[in-house]
Amino acid sequence: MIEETEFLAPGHRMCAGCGVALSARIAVNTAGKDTIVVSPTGCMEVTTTQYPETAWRVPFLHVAFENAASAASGIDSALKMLGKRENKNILVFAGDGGTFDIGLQALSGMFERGHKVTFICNDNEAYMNTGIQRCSATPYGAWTTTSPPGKYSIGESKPKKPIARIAAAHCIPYVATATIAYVADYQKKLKKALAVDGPSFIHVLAPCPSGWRFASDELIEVSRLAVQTGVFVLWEVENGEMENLKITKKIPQRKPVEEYLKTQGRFKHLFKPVLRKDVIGQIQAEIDKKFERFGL
Ligand SMILES: Cc1ncc(C[n+]2csc(CCOP(=O)(O)OP(=O)(O)O)c2C)c(N)n1
Ligand SMILES: [Mg+2]
Repeated sequence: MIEETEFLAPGHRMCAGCGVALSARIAVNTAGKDTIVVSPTGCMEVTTTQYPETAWRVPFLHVAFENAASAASGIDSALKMLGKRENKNILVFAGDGGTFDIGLQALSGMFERGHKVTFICNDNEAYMNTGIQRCSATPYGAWTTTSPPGKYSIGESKPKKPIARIAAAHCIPYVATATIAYVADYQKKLKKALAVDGPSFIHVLAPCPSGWRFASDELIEVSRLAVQTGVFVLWEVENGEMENLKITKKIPQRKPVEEYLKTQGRFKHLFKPVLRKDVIGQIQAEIDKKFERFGL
């Protein structure tokens, strides 16, 4: 189902079992050779473009942490002016820090101006490149180096920002969520995103073995459990109509969230030395509430 050519060449320096690497590989191989990749600073950029080498077999533009959407907008405009816009994909691969936090203003502007760019947020739920610092994508209760659990802390104290719903509120032509355990679903969404005449946004949950503290061969299982427990819901919104939000993967038998939390060392303080039923219960209650809101 994907092209045989690898547009993200092997030999890059991403960790074994990196969700961001797999997400980028699926996306760029699905988009094909006529693709321009734009990436703000983050794990992806430092591991694939160490001068004088590059792992990219398509054009790759590295920009500052905050302005990937602005740079991608510029590419869209420039290609239009040159009469070369047709049959080219502009793909942004940005981390959660570069999307939820520091890149949000540029992203909102790109949506508002209507640029034909597909913005993929590879969400590993922290600033991983600089040493696992918390950000607005970090889930409630998670350990990071700047949300350490202890006597007065259960880890991250704030809920995760609903970035895909924020994108959808801009009424752009296509918004979806995806994750690497459901490849066909991700590819289908990417193809839809690339086909629309305007901005599109895909929020990809991309687990990080180093920062989430799980073994590298557990990547797919962790990603799948996020969906099966309802931590991460797979949906899409077409034509800017939030009321037509469609769940693309229904979970008739939702697993308890504990099963997901247990797979990751970043939540181990919720199980030992004492079982924090109160915190786990709160996380479960938030998921139940979300499913009620989705009418599931
Ligand atoms: C303006 C600015 N502030 C801070 C930094 C330092 N910095 C570089 S990458 C990064 C974190 C990137 O996190 P994210 O976007 O989530 O990508 P990840 O590395 O997790 O894939 C930070 C804080 C920077 N390069 N520029
Ligand atoms: Mg990150």
